[in-house]
Amino acid sequence: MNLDNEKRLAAIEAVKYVKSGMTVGLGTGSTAAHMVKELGRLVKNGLEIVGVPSSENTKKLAMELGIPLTTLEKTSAIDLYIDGADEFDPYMQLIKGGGGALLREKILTYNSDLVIIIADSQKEVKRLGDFKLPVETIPFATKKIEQSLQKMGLQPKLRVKDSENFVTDEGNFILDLNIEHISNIQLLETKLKQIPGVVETGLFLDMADIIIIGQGETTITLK
Ligand code: ABF
Repeated sequence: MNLDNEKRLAAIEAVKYVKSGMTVGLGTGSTAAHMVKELGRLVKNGLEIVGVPSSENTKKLAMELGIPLTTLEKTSAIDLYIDGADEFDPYMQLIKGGGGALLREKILTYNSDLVIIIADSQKEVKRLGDFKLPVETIPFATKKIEQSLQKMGLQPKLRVKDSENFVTDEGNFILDLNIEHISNIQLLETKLKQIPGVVETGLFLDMADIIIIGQGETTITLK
């Protein structure tokens, strides 16, 4: 099983939804990178789109590929948002944020007319939680939030990178939570968002319109 090829196939299938004249939200991660590269190829062949990147990494890649870009503030509507995910369940609920871009990703997802998630076959789970849930927190409050989440039995771990605290594009920290024992993820999302200093969670609930899964040499589309 070649997971990178599955990512590529899913990305190419998703790009078929992109039409000239569209404003397209560009996701983050290795699966989304395949999508951006395919869009770059089509832009070179005359496809006229404007991209709204969900992270500095994606912005850099899109610029290198010559994709015209704009920002959320400057655009009236995002026609289509295409992005990866860390996990999805049979109800099309997602965990995202393994790449640390969940806040801007969720903002673009919320503000897009159509949301397509692209994934390799390993991202499909019966129940969310194998992947640790990322939660973005402001540095001022992170230590106290960590203590609160510890008391909730969520085993928070402050994300580090190169032995420094990982810092998001918005200058925040990320706590990764163990939610394996949680049965009501909607209630968890509500509880987490009520904690002062929690900016956003990686639970993307009822936000995906389509999920395209790479499966071997083909793709499967969930709607
Ligand atoms: C991004 O895609 C993140 O939300 C998620 O963590 C990541 C998945 O990474 P990859 O596509 O590299 O598996 O949107």
